[in-house]
Amino acid sequence: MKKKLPSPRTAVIHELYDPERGKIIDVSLFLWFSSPNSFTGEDVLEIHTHGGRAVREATLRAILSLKGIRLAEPGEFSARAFMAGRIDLTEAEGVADLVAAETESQRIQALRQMGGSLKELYERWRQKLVSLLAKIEAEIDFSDEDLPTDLNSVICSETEDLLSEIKNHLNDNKKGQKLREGIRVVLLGPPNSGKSSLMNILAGRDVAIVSNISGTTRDIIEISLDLDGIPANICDTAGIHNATEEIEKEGIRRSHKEAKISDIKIMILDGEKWPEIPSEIIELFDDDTIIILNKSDLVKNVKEKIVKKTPLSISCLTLSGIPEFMNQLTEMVKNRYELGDNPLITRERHRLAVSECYEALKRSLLITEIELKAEDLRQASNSLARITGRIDIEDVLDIVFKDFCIGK
Ligand SMILES: Nc1nc2c(ncn2[C@@H]2O[C@H](COP(=O)(O)OP(=O)(O)OP(=O)(O)O)[C@@H](O)[C@H]2O)c(=O)[nH]1
Ligand SMILES: [Mg+2]
Repeated sequence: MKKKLPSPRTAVIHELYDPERGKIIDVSLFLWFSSPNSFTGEDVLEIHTHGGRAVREATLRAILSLKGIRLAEPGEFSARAFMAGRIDLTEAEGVADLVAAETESQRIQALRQMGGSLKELYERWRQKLVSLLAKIEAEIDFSDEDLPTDLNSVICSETEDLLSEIKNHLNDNKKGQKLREGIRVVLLGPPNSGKSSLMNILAGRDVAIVSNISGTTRDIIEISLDLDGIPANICDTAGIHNATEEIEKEGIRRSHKEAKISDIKIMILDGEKWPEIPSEIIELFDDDTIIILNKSDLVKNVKEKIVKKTPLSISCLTLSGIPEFMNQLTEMVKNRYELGDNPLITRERHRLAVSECYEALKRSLLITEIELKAEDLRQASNSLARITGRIDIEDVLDIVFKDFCIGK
């Protein structure tokens, strides 16, 4: 680049030159953000090139040939913005989630977190604790004694209010974390019932082998689906029965494991075998299992109930009943996982710290002795400060920034 820097925050188009060869690489868009008015607070020059790989590589080669320049580490921009005090850790996590968001609910959740929804909640709680501690501090002259009864009851009542708010926040069915990671939906059933056939229909391509040989699928096969904005990971599994062959047995063990960790089970039964349902299959049914009777092209529509539910008749061959099945699955997922207005926990890191805060507050309620009560409240406040990155920064930096993509 041979020209001087453009004025800050003004998009300028001009040629991008290779400084070594003096040859033009691209005609690009340049944006200059001068310190402190940038995401990281430092001087930043953004170069928007045309999109092809050759342009990108020639640009990078030219830039990296300059002295003192290197590629950014994963998460480095956000880490620098955090170090400069421009964002807290939850906002940095929101940036990473927004970059990775693949469905509408993931995008909205990430955008809210990036905008400070979790930071504001945890800071509000922390401020409350700081003001309780200040009230105790005022009594510190009587350090070996109990808190005056009046003050103790004020502090207890405020602590109880906070505890109930935190309890609601923790009792979230892990919704925020599941929205971020994708909810797990497992296709289960006896061999040959059509699990892999349904999987291929959901995927819109041949991801799983379909055959009339019983016990075809052994490994878990997984695809991602967007169910009206909610991300779902759908797993095809080995047909469950009393197998003798070692590899098939291992496949079935994996089916059971997947059934345990999944959020929603879809039980696919073979219409031709109806109403014979093996006991090892019935054992897996629960309230939220969707029961499907496949191969309706071969059997009459079955109205009879299984474990108090009318099965949904489908045919993977003619696709009859597939739209109804998709509606039922999407409705179930939306009922359980649709975003509300409250900020949600999106990572195990938050959950652990909020739980620690909750436990410390509960302990504090049982204590009247001034120093000990203050210590519990301080621990509760520190747990919250760890989430936003106010304290113990070194311990959490690696955890927070390791999953970022390069640069962001
Ligand atoms: N007529 C008919 N045949 C079907 C239907 N769905 C699946 N099949 C056939 O049933 C057989 C088994 O289908 P798969 O999808 O491999 O069954 P699976 O449940 O994955 O079987 P395993 O992997 O062995 O547990 C294949 O020959 C399919 O073509 C259907 O709706 N109608
Ligand atoms: Mg299969």
